[in-house]
Amino acid sequence: MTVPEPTSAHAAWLPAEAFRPIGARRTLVLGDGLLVETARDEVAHACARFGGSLLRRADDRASGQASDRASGRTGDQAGGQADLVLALATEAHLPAAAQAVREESGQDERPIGAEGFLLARRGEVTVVLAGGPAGLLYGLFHVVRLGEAAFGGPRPVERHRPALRRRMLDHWDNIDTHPVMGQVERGYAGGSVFWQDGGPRGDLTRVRAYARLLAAAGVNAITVNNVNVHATEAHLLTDRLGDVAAIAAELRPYGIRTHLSVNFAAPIVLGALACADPLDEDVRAWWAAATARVYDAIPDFGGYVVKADSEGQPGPFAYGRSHAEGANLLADALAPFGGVVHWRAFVYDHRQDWRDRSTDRARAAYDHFAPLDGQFRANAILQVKHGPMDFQVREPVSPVIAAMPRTRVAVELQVTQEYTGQQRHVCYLPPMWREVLDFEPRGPEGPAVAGLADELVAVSNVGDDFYWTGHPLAQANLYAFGRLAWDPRLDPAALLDEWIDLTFTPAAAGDPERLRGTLHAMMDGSWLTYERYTAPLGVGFMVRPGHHYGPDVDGYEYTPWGTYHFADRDGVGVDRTRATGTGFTGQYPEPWSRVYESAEECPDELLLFFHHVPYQHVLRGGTSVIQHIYDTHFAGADQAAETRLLWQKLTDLVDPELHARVAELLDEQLRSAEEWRDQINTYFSRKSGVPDAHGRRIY
Ligand code: GCW
Repeated sequence: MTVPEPTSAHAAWLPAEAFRPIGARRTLVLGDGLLVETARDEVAHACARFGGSLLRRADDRASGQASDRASGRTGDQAGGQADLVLALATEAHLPAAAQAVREESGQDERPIGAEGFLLARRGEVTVVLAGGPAGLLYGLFHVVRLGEAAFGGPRPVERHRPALRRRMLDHWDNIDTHPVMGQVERGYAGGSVFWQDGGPRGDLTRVRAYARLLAAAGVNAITVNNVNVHATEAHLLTDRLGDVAAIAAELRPYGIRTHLSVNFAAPIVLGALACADPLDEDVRAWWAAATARVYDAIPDFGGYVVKADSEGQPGPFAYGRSHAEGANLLADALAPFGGVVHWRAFVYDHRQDWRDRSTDRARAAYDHFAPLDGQFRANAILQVKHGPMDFQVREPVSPVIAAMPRTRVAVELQVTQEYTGQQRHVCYLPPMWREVLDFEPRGPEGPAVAGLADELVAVSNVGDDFYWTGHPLAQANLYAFGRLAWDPRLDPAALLDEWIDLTFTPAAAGDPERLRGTLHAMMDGSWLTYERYTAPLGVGFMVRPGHHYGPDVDGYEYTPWGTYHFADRDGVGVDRTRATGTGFTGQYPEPWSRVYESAEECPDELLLFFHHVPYQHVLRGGTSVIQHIYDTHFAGADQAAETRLLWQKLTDLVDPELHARVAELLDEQLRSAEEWRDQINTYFSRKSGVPDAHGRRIY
């Protein structure tokens, strides 16, 4: 296999330079399996560039005579022992250093795990011992990440294995281009990486390169089409299955399994059955047969993703069946082959009457799903958006996550920046994700979300744009998502360093400290900056309806979507208390049900999510709500201006084209931030009649 490095795409966090420390050394790769071969190809490729060599057999002697080379160089450098050993822990013959690591770690009862690996350095040799081929590949990418540091002083045995077994990206990609949504729903990076001109891409090199990037970040599953399954895309399950198989073939060598979004009404749409009732025998037989054909074509197929009874998609409600019955239909079809169904919990009434104050969209997922806990099959995974509404810049954590102890749960994040600047604004999201993962639904005595979730899923931000993500700095979100899914305790700032060091290889640039420092100054706090100049205090949805970019305070106020702020001349916010509101606070266990219920105890940043308060209500931080709105909007727009200036000082340290792309986007971010600031401040100043305490310009 050739290592994919398409010239039509930016190298992102795998530039050739990142492989220099390995490529210039001697690496022994021991083991069999497709992913071990991928690791060999990677090493050989790096060696061809940097002069090192790939060794294929262990000569189990201290001198470790190299027996074979696959480097681009000829000559005599193959002699001597390997500098790096990547081996399956089960290999019969290991070189001495690796053998020593194996013996030492043998004391530890914990299994390494198929995706895990041990890392150590003994003498002059860095050793990766993997629990399986996937672990070996992940170990290789870990060494890439460490760079020269992997070959420094002694290193005690470290155990690495993913915290979450499935680390998945959903693509909201369509084969056809939708007249309003474009090809990728909520995509801000051009067309689809998978589909083009009504079919699969002819050249799938880019798909392979994408898989490589994702494997280096730890992702191991992908859904290749939109959860809103339109007419053409429905056929991926049947007559267009070959297209899916072709993509799966590109993802497989990097350990990524392929999943498909399917239409719940497929038996009607594709099978000409009269219904799609999950309890109907013909329907069940249809799914069983269709699924068997999928596995004929793609033996390691991951499973289905389903958006049912949501925003117009068909579902089990049409037949008076529950969502557990719906999910189990597909789970049963997949079970014989080891597949899983991801069943989305994003079920709510999108045809609500705005006059109706009793219906609360935030309540919907819990109301639908909490009563079903315990009814789902073991291979059905409930996929829950991290917040109760819809990926707003600030939401409380969804109460569904803690309400399903007997159900497998995947927490869904949105890497694509639908509501967080659409990849025109810098918005580094890991600090938000960490808050979600660290949240303890039952307080400090109970587990955090990271411990409750079985899986982490995110909507990808990737398209066919040269930089993959439109905004080059949005690559950091994709990278960090994979890493956090691997280890939810990783620090967002440290992840940013990893990404910077790999992507910009600052060691090679003139002034790595300045580059790093500036990018941290621009990105570390960018989520909070975005929050400041957009919708205040957890209220959400003050965006332009439809495309969701830019401010429109009342844009959704009188629509059927259930997304209201209820601002009037006296106050703003949604009363979700048990005492006087929708009762949503009651979906949380203690202590949060009590904390959120109280306007005094509720965290400031979520106040308007839970409470309707007067503009003069004093926040825990000491300022009034109205003054907070003014202050944060002025401060947020100022920070956007500052970010733009910071970037201007980096012209000498980054590639000119990348610099120009980001500079252009920062101009737009500033324009947009000022528009947000002025519209929000003007709106609330006019509504409330309260002037800004500092007399700043409001229109
Ligand atoms: O955030 C909303 C988006 C829809 C999306 C939906 C969902 C795929 O506006 O475009 O549809 O969520 O998550 O299903």
